Amino acid sequence: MYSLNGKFGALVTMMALLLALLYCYISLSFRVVVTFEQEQAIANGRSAGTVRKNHVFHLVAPDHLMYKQPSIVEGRTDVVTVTPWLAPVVWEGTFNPELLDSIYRQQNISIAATVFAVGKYIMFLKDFLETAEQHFFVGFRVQIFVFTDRPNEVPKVKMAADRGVTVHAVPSSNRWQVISARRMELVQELIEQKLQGKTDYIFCLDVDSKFHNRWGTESLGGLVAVIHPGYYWDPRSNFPYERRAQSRAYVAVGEGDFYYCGGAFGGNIEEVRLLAKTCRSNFEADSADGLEAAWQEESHLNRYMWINKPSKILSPEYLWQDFKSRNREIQIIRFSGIVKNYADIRPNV
Ligand code: UD2
Repeated sequence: MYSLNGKFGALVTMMALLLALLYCYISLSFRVVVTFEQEQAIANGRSAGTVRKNHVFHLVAPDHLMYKQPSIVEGRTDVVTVTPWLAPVVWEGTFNPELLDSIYRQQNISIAATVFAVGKYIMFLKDFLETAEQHFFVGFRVQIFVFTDRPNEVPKVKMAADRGVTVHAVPSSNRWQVISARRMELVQELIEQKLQGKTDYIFCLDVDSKFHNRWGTESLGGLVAVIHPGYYWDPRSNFPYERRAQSRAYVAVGEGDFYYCGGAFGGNIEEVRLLAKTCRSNFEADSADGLEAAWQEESHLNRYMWINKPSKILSPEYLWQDFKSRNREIQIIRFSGIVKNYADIRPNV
């Protein structure tokens, strides 16, 4: 009896070992190992032919969910809803919020948002946080990371269970350009030190803005860009890309798809980590050469997204500007930059 048990135990151990070996073999053979240099080269468009990421999009809807019948022949005709590389462009009327929410609720996703309120920009934080609580991924797990040099002035905002604010103290700067551009470095560090493996998606947003309507699961994707409200009727030659060929943010005349906002972008944690890391290192390399791109990190982001096409594009509903009158194709404003007097709030002109 004793020796039979012993043999059985040894057999089970052997089988477990064999299964573990098989698992390692399968998972290793599906993994693409990419070094830092390779990763940067791919992101900068200097290396072709390597498969970088392998996203799984498996959308499971609850059974018996009732919703309006979708159509492929009726819908918005006043706007373009797909890019030439077949990424959806999200406009009001192109998605069903209840359907999307019910798909993502089953996945129990968590979303992070970053917002910087350095120096006098702290004055915008209360409205930002209060309106985020009303409109940003309502009903989902959300953590907002506030980066500020004035942690004691962060307003207390009542938030639902599973939602919260985490404050990170950061140094100030006497140049607004540095405050704005350093966001990429701090976003990269936040992801690598706190979020990787714990949070699913992240959005990086300007603080001098308010939410006015839903911003939710329709915005989720791998790499998510927002079309800048100031340029989407313009020819690409008018886009304020960095035009000096010496800069790592350079986009040549005749190139570029859209002009994207620096004030709102996001996506899955891994994609945003690579974007932030690449823009940060290109910004720093430019600085070492005595260069600062025309629109700081926004220029680097635009260069990045010219090469690394966003998998989802959010229409200017997702970052309007209060001083602009609403164009007819804008049926709803979800998030909008408030009117500010730069001379009063920036540390330098
Ligand atoms: C545009 C972009 C912004 C950034 C900038 C170029 C939009 C709507 N905005 O806005 O994201 O790309 O061009 O650098 O696309 N900040 C502080 N304290 C300061 C200065 C800035 O906290 O003293 C933070 C704050 O979160 C602010 C953000 O940096 O929202 C961008 O600065 P901005 O709003 O002054 O830049 P702006 O309006 O030129």
